Amino acid sequence: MTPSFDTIISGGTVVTASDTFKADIGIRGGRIVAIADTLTGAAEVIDASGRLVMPGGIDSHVHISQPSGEGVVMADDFDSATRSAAFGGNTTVMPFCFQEQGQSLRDALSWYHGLAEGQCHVDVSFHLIVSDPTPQVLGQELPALAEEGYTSFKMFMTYEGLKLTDRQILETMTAAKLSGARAMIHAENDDAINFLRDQAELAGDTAPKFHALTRPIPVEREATHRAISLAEIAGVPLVIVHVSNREAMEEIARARARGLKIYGETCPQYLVLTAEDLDSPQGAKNVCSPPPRDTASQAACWEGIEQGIFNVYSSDHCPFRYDDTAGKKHPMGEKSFRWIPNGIPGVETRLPILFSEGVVKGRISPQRFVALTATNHARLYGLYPRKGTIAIGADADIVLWDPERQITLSQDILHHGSDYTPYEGFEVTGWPVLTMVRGQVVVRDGTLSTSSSGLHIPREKPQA
Ligand code: DUC
Ligand code: ZN
Ligand code: ZN
Repeated sequence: MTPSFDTIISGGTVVTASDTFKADIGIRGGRIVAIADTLTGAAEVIDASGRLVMPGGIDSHVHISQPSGEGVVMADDFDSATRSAAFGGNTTVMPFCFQEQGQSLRDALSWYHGLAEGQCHVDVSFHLIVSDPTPQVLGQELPALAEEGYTSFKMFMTYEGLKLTDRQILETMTAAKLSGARAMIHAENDDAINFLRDQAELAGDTAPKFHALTRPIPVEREATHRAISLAEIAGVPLVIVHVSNREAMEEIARARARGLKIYGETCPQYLVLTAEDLDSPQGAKNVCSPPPRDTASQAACWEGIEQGIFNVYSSDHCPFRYDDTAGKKHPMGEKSFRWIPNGIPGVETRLPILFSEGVVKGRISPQRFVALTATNHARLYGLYPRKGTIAIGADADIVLWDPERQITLSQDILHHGSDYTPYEGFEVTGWPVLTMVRGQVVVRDGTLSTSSSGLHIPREKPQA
């Protein structure tokens, strides 16, 4: 007799963004087709007793193979980044497709697709980065690409070659509104950073710790306020990515209280690192933007996680090698922190850090963990209900989680292309033991399947 299912996940505790319950899950053709007390009749039965069975992580903020300045090379390609993602319990990642000046979005996309094709171990879905918002890009390309499933893009308020003027931001936000795409923004005041950086360099303050000191909280707070005001003027919802502190959070909360659709994202580095982590001989390892702050800001971000200021928790995985002149030891970085590539690896450690510090320490429920790591990403970016939940008809994107396994985070056990982790020695409780993408086991007990085949997933236009 033909079995009813390709796979049954049996005897686990299923966690969704709303419920926790004991059930078996039946999978056929890559989708969840049954959820019941007991199921039988499968080619393979996976024993999930003692495990949490959750939607695989969706990391909606990762950078892979992104050009990052002269002589700088990102540490991950699509093979290594998605391998690392899979080991970390993720089933979908959303990397950025960066538009160079003068480049069309389509050309940028075809370059990234060329790099990703056949290399991915989990599913991927690209955001765009709009750096050159010409009338052709805003009037023709963005609307056409939104119809084809590229339904989100990021704008930058800082960085040469990426930053947009306020006028350009308004025009780009208007294009988001007309095309139904989701707008995201990196909110830091570029002039203020340049002013403080020039002053620091004049004073000879060039060590990595001055990266954090020249991007203080008001730099982020002011830009967050301005970005929200521009979104209000354009009449468009907006995601404020990588929020690091209370003052930026308060801008989001105030805007929401006025009825604006403003969403917030935070990341592991703002929960467990501080600016002091940049104040050491190897401080370059932790240079990222916005920078990690202090313990008061960590506590504020935890409040934001608990109280719903943050809709999503992403890694902002942006990996460079440390011991490498194409990475954190870029020769110019010796002269000034200005030249140290901005970004840290984190796609593989994102889920364990939040589970351990959040769920195990009693700050959030397992359901909220699922919402923050999977479901809300799917909702925000047009992947729901195909992804981000455990429900009949959804893709069988599932992580089996051992809630008791104790692990010391260390470079030795990770699978990214970087040669370090910012979380070396950090102890976590809770670990992914099996990752399944569309019904196919990609990682089981620390071993990667040889036949993983991640796909690019076009997305729906997101609902507000
Ligand atoms: N912004 C990001 O989103 N990632 C890395 C660096 C940055 O500034
Ligand atoms: Zn950014
Ligand atoms: Zn980023």
